[in-house]
Amino acid sequence: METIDLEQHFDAKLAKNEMIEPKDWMPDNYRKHLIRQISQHAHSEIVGMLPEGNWITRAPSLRAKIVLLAKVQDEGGHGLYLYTAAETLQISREELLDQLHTGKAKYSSIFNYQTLTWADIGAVGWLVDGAAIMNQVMLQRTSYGPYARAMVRICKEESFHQRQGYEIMCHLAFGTPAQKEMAQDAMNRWWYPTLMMFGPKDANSSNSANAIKWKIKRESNDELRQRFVNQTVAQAEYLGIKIPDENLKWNETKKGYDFSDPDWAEFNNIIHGHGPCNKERIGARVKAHENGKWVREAAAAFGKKQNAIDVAA
Ligand code: BYC
Repeated sequence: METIDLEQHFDAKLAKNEMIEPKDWMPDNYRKHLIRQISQHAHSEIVGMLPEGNWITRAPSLRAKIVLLAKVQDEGGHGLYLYTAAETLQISREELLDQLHTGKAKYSSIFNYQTLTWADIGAVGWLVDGAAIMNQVMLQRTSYGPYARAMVRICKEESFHQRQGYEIMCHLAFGTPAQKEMAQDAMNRWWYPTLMMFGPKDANSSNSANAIKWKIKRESNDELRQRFVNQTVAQAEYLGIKIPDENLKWNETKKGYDFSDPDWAEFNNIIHGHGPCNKERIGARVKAHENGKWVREAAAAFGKKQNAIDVAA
């Protein structure tokens, strides 16, 4: 087929809401866009293990430890599904990891903040996973088959994560005055970074036009951020925790809350590598990768030996 026919075929599939699969022809920019987004997403999952993993040894009960351990393991699994989906787009795992380790690829801004107290683990689960789900539900219908299928399982697990966080917040918010203060302090520090997770405002989102055209994203950064705020206000009210925004107010006309913007200068600083924990996070990932070299070599040697046995048999 001529390129023009291939392109028409691709457009027709998108118009019919059919998935694009790895062996289908696709425009090179669509492929690159997906590699960027899926790999950024995968990196976010595995970097996201660090601030929470930090608290596994300090969880306040055996139950809390088991639940947090399961959650952090899930994030590792999400990274694996997503790297595998990205690999179907003709890029190797080594190249993807190299992009993370050398700072060429981004990962979610949210994981460059410190988790200072146990209440932060509650706030991360409730707010950060809550925002992640809000963004990821639409990705179950993204136009690229392997990404959409990976997202189905990820979303199921994320909703467990969100409940894990909200349960911690309930314990603290209905606990002693000191515990309630911890919960409020965590909210004060995590609210605006969570709003940043949805990306820049639509007017400044350079990738959104193509993402929407190609049905990679089904909703815009601002639409999802608004829905997240609308949903979270009632949850905070139930906990008796105040959202740190004097401008937060119900707007009957738009049937949603008005709210303040996060500090976009801080956001830009972080996504360009200058946040409070960027160096620490990448340093930890590079070290883990180097420490795992012997495991990768042993697995590759075993695979080679098995192949030789299979060929000989
Ligand atoms: N952090 O044109 P835009 C999770 C970058 S949760 C860092 O709007 P796009 C988890 C963006 O990459 C998080 N960078 O981009 C939860 C672009 O730069 P480049 C992971 C950001 O792609 C709990 C530039 O800013 N979720 O995994 O249309 C525990 C302009 O932005 C951020 C996903 O990745 C940010 N917050 O929209 C463990 C979901 N926002 O690449 C793990 C999939 C924007 O052109 N991703 N940038 O140099 C998406 O839906 C979209 O990529 C985004 C951004 C909404 C994030």
